[in-house]
Amino acid sequence: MSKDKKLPISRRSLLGATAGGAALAGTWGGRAMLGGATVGAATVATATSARAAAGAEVGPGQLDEFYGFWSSGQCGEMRILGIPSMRELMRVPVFNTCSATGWGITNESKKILTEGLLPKTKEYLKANGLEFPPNGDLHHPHMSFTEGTYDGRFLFMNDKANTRVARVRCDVMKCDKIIEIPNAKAIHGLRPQKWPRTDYVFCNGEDEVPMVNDGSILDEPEKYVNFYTAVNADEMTVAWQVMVTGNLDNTDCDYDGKYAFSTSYNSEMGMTLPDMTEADMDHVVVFNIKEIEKGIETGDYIELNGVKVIDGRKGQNKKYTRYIPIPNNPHGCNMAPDKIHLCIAGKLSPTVSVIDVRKLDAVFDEDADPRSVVVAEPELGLGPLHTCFDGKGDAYTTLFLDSQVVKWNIEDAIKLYNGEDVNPIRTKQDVHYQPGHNSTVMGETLDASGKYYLTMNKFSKDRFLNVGPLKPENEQLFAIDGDKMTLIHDGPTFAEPHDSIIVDPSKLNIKSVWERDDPMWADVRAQAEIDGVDLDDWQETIIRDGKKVRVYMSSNAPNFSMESFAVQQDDEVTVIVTNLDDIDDLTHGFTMGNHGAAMELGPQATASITFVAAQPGVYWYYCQWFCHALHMEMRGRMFVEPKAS
Ligand code: CUK
Ligand code: CUA
Ligand code: CA
Repeated sequence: MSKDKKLPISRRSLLGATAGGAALAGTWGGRAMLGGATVGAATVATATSARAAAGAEVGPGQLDEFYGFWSSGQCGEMRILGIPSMRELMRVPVFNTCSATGWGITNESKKILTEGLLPKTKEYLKANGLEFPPNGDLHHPHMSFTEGTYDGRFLFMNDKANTRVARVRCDVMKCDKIIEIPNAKAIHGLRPQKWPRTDYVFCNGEDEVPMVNDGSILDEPEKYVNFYTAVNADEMTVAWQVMVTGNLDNTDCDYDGKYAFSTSYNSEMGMTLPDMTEADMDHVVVFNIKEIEKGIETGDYIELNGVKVIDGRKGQNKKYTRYIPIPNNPHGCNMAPDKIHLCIAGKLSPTVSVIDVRKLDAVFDEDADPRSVVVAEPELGLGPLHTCFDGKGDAYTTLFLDSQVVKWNIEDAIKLYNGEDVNPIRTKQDVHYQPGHNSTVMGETLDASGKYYLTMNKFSKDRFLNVGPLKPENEQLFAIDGDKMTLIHDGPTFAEPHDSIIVDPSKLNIKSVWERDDPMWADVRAQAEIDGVDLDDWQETIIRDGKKVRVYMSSNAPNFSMESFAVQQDDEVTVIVTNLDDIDDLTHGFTMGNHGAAMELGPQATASITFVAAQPGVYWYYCQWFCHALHMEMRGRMFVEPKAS
C-alpha cells in the first residue's frame, strides 16, 4: 500500500485500497459505477480539427505511419489497423472460422486448427461432430522480440476460451501454428520473452483446476493449482510449466531475460466472488527463468501429461518463484521501457505498484522482504487496469471505474513513496467509457515513443447511433507528443478488442505475393508430386483413388483451368487450386455451390478443400474474390453422377 502521504486526488479517496475493495467488488458490474464519467462534449467537437492540428490527418490514398495489431476478444481473430487513421486494414482469422478466406474450411487451415489439440480434446470434439473448437477468445497479441524490440517474425496470441496459443507469421500475416496447452486452463496473459530474443512465450493459465482433474475433486480448494507455461516460440511446443499458488491473470517479463511476472487476483484460491476478493493483498508471482531452466536440467520436476512441471507453489522450493504482496485483485502487468520499473495495476485498489526489477536478485539470493522491491505505489484513481509508457518517464494507466486515463510520472511516484512532497499525476483525461487496455507506439519495447496513445474502451453507450441492445465498444486515439493529450480518433469497434500493439513499419517485412514453395501447402505439394502434377504450371488433372478424388486446377484471371469435372455421389472430393497470377492484389477464390466449401487464393498461393459430393446433379463452382471484369464468369461445373449401384 502507498505510504500514508496525502495525494491531491479529488475523486473518491474512499478506497483505502483494502476495506473498499470488497465493497467495490459488489458494485463492479453495476450500472451505478458505469455511469461514472461525463460525456466530453468539448472533445466531441474538436476531434476532427485536432487531428489536422496534430499532423495526424491521413488523407485518402495516404499510408498510415504505424501498424496496429489488435485482438478481437470473443471474435477469435486478429486485426490489423493503420495508425493514426484507425482504418481497419485486415482481419486475420486465428481461433475463428472465416467464410472469406476459408480459415477452418481449407485443409491447410484445418490442419493448423487440429494438429496442436490434445488427444483428449480431439476425442471429445470428434464425439460431438467437430474437428476443432468453433470459438476462441483472443485477448493478447504480441510480437516476437530480439534484444528488447520487435523483430517482425511472428505474432503470438492466446485463446482464453479453449486454452490455446497461436502464432501468426508476419511475412504473410497468416496463422501457422496453434497449440493447446496441457494441464493449464484458460490461457489469458501472454508475452514473448524480450531478451536476448523470444525463445519463450510466457502464458498464464487463469483458471485453477484440481491437481488431479478427473472428476473426483470439486470443493477442496487446497487441491487446486495453477500453471504458468513457457512455450518454445520456434517449435511451438511446451518447454516447461511452473505450478503456482493462486491464479494467474496478466504477465510480462524483464529486459534482462532473468525474470517473468504474473499478476494473481485470486491469491485466496477462492471459488466464489466474495472469496476471490476477500484478502487485502493478492500477489505478483516472479519466475526466476534461469533457476527454472536449471531445475528442468537437473531433473527437479514432475512430469504431468508429457510436460516437465516445476513446483513453484508458495512454501515450496524458493529458488523458482517469489510471491510479492500487491493490493487488491491486481490486473495489468507492464514492464517499462526504462528496463527497471514493472507496473502492476491494482484494479480494486486505486494504486499502481511499481517494482524495481533490479531489487529482485536480493529477494531470491538473500531472502529479502518481497515487498522491498516495491519502490512506489501511487494512488491514481478507481479501477486501474493497464499501463503503457511513452519512453520518456511517464506512464498512462487506464481507470476503468473512473472512465479516465491518468498520465503520471514514475520518478515522481518514487519520490512520493520516499516521503517527498510531489504529485506524480500529470493529467487525467476522460475517455468514453470504461477503458481496459491501452497502448503507445512501440510502447512495450526499448523503442517506445510517445507519439500516440490508444485507449480501448469497453462501453460506447451513448456515443453512436443506437444499433440495438448490443452496442459496439469504442476506441480513442490521442496525440501525446506535446504535454497535452489531444483526441484525434473516436470510433466504434466490434467485440471485443482487449489489447493492441502499435508497431513501426520498419520492423516488418511483409510479402505482397506468396512464394510458390511456401510451407503452408507443403502437404499438397508432396501429394501432387506423388500424383505427377506440376503445381507451378497450368494444370487440369483428376486423380481417382478409390472413393477419393483429387481435382487439380489452376487459376489465371478470369479462368479456372477446368471448366468442368465429374465425380460420383458420396465421393470424397479434394479440390486443389493454384493461383498462377503473380500480380499484387490479384486474389481469386474457389467456392463450390451447396457444399459448404470456400477459400481464398492469394497471388501464387495453393489451397485445397475437401468435401463429400452431394446428390447427383450439376453444381457450379465460382471465384469468390472479385478479380477481373469477367469475375462473374469465372466459374465451372461439377457434375455429380449417381453412384453405381
Ligand atoms: S485483459 Cu481484457 S482488459 Cu484479458 Cu488483457 Cu485487461
Ligand atoms: Cu477470379 Cu474472381
Ligand atoms: Ca483477491
